[in-house]
Amino acid sequence: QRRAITVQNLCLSSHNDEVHLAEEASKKYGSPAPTIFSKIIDKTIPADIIYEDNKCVAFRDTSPQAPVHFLVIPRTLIPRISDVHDDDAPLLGHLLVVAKKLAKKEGLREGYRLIINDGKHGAQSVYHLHIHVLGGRQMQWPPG
Ligand code: TR5
Repeated sequence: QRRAITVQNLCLSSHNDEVHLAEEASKKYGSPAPTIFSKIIDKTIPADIIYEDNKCVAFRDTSPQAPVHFLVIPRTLIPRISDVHDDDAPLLGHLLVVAKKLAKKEGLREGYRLIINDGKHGAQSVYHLHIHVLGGRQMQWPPG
């Protein structure tokens, strides 16, 4: 039982860290400084890139929350989903189609989850729009 409590505390603390990170990141929203994802796109910092084309890049999350966890991001800087315009619809559609193709390539035959976090309440920690693709285990509902 002690071990269970410890593991639960670890989970709680990691969730709180995520929320704290998101809170800090929200203060920098609107800053012209490039995000870590811009640096992944221009390859000034390394990432495990699994796909790229002229509109988007997909790479594995460094803090995976499932056996398969990767991110699909547009090359164009759109900080968050609440910033998109009507004419971004084809790009957003492309990101979803790429996410679906990569999920299939990653062998996620039993299903998977797509997530877009927005802003502080959505626990967004990097202000470059990204779709999380998580799979390889049973997901629970509702999310925290
Ligand atoms: O919380 P949101 O939805 O903004 O998700 C941001 C995601 O980016 C988190 O799941 C992080 O684990 C992930 N992340 C953060 C960094 C990073 C990354 N994934 C791949 N490579 C990364 N590098 C090189 N640096 C990060 N700071």
